[in-house]
Order: sequence, then C-alpha cells, then structure tokens
Amino acid sequence: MSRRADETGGAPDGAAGGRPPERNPGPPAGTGEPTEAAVLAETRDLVGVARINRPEARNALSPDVMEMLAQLVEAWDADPAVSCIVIAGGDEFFAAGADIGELRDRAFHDTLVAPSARFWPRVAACRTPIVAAVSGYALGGGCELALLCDLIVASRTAEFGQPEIMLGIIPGGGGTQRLARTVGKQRAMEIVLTGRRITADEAYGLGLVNRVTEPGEWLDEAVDVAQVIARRAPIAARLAKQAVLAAFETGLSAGLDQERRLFELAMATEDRVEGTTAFLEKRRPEFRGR
Ligand code: CO8
Repeated sequence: MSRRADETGGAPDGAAGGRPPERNPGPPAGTGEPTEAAVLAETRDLVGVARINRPEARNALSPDVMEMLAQLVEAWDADPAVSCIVIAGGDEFFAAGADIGELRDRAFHDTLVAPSARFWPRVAACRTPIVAAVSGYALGGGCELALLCDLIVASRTAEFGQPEIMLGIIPGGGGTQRLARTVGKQRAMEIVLTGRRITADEAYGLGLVNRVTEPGEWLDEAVDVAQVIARRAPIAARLAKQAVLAAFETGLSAGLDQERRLFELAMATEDRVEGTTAFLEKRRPEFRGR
C-alpha cells in the first residue's frame, strides 16, 4: 500500500474516505456553535496540520480547542495517510495558555474532571511524530503544548513562558516536568518561578526549540521538517519516537532494554528489507509502512 495522502485520503473526523476538510465542521457535539472552527485542519502530503484559531482570545486553550485538537491528533494517529503532524497557531499567537476566565470560574471539584486533565494524556499517547510550529506567544498551556510536541520550529517572533505563577497557580500541563527535562532544573526554575518570557533565540540557546525561522516562514519550515519525517519509514519513525521518549521515563539500563526491543521490532518490518536493499542498490527506498 502506498502511503501517499492523495491516494489514501483520510478524515480526522473519522468519516470514511476523502481528505480532511480545510476547516473543521465545528466543535464536538454539545459544546456550542462558534461562527468559525476553533481549530482548522488540513493535510499537506502525508502531514496533518492543525491550527488553533481563536485570535479573539489569543488562541487560549478553551475546552473546545482542546477537544478538537485531541480528536484530530487521535484520528491522524490512526490514519495511514498521515505520517507526521504539525500543531500550529497564527502569526501572533501560538496559544496564550489555558482560558483564564474558565480557570477563574472553575470550582475545585471541577478541576478533577476538567477537559484539560484528559487532553494532555490524549495528545501524549500519539505515536505519530508531532512538530509544533510556533509564532508569537506560547504561554502557559501554550508553552506546555509546544513542549509536548516532539520538535519545535519557532518564528523569530516567538515568545515562550510559564506565567502561571503570576495568576496564583502553577503549570498543570506538564510544564514543570517537560521544561525541566528539556532545559535543566535551574533554567526551568527561573522560567516557572519568575514567569518571565523568553525569546525564540533564547529558547534555541536553551535547546527548547529545534529551528528559528524568519517571520512568515515558520509554518512552511515546520511542514517541510514534518514532510521529511513523513517520508521516512513510518513504523520506524514511531518506534524511534517511543525510544527517545523512553529516555524521559526510565533509567539508562531500562531505556537501553526498551531501545533494544524496539530495534528488534524495526528489524521485523518489510521497510527494513526495503531500506537496506535500496541503499545497497543505490536507489531511493519506497517505504510502505509494513
Ligand atoms: N485566556 C483567556 N483570554 C485571554 C487569554 C487567556 N489565556 N489571553 C488573552 N486573553 C484575552 C484577553 O482577556 C483579552 O480579551 P478582551 O479583548 O475581551 O479584553 C484578549 O485576549 C486580548 O488580550 P490582551 O489585551 O492581553 O492582548 P495583548 O496582545 O496585549 O497580550 C498576551 C497578549 C501577552 C498573550 C496577554 O494576553 C497575556 O499575557 N495573556 C495571558 C497569558 C497567560 O497568563 N497564560 C497562562 C494561562 S494559565 C495556564 O495556561 C495554565 C495551564 C494549565 C494546564 C491546563 C491548560 C489547558
């Protein structure tokens, strides 16, 4: 089976056949009817691109946004026509974090069952590599969403931060854990305890972002990176993601054990035969995701 998106299609809403719509039909049932979808979706040759679209609230992560994003990610993760995912916002805002109005009004007992409690594990469960395309502000839950992705491509205009401390709370979407593992304890402490924002260049220096682009080029660059990943052997890409993430979960020897098992799985694929044969025959491999 070829993995070209234009041959296999695939709809994130689970509809049979056809490419995902340029714009989502709307929020999940029962969540109200905004005039425009809060998350836009399209596919670009093996890459699913989700764009948060709530400019009036600085792309704050409302329950609707989180539900739509999680549904898209889950659908693309199950779609053989999508081999990499890009999560993006707009030019000025990736996401300004959780919806502060909703946070102010939420009762303590609702926190335990809030949509955000389910959102992070749902996206984290995605086996398909995810690239964050960040322009403008990525604050609070927005920064955490970028950190949850596997790579970050950022516009020079991007600003990252965990300003929760200024609202009397702390990061709740993985910010303390993923940030500390990414930039180290001291730097994470400063960002989390002061709430100060860091620029894209500073984030690059800290190892938080993979690439910094000129303004206007961030989305195309992120999609380009995603398409490079998408053209690799898809099962191997998923196994590689799992193996690298294991480094954040386990000690070295358990991680090496896990890597070994995942390597053995990769050795069992038809793509291993194709990739090694293509190299020896001096031609491009044609991976089939088997
Ligand atoms: N939630 C709700 N509304 C927001 C948010 C937000 N996070 N951010 C901005 N808005 C609204 C403003 O209230 C304002 O509304 P209105 O037009 O009705 O007055 C509108 O967007 C424009 O805001 P500004 O006038 O402040 O716009 P600026 O361009 O001057 O500034 C900023 C943009 C810098 C992004 C600024 O709006 C800002 O600092 N926003 C708050 C950022 C922040 O504190 N984020 C952290 C939120 S807490 C969090 O994320 C906890 C995560 C916990 C995990 C679970 C999460 C899903």
